[in-house]
Amino acid sequence: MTTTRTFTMIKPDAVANGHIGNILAMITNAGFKIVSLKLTQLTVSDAQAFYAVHAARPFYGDLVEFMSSGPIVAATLEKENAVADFRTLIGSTNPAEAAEGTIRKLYATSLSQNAVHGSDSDENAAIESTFHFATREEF
Ligand code: IDP
Repeated sequence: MTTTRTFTMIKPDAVANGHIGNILAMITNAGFKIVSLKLTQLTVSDAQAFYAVHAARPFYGDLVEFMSSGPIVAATLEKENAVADFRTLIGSTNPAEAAEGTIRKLYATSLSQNAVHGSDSDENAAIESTFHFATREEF
């Protein structure tokens, strides 16, 4: 049995709307172990760097502005098949297309303000976790 890790953020919309507790409960109830966790806020340059892969996309400016607009919760999660299982738990990028019972279906506000981030590969999970957490913050 191989456990793997993924990285998530509870985005500013879901934090502002009071959903931290419910989202963390859904994550742990789905079998994920929290190995790093903090409430923090991205600077504009943090958000630009984190989403650099989207720099050429038309929504990049709005995404950076939104993601640096207020506090977020950053967390690294451990589970068998963590990346894929977490993407299933959060649902489609657009909450209008997200399956019933997914985090985005329940808590997202819109396509851009969609409540949570989830890494899309094991490699990016490691990069994103290191972006947010020092070694002493990883358990
Ligand atoms: P993901 O978060 O489901 O992996 P990505 O395509 O990696 O989706 O996009 C990153 C984030 O950028 C999304 O979660 C969403 O907040 C935002 N985003 C993606 N596509 C659009 C769009 O077409 N308009 C506005 N914002 C978007």
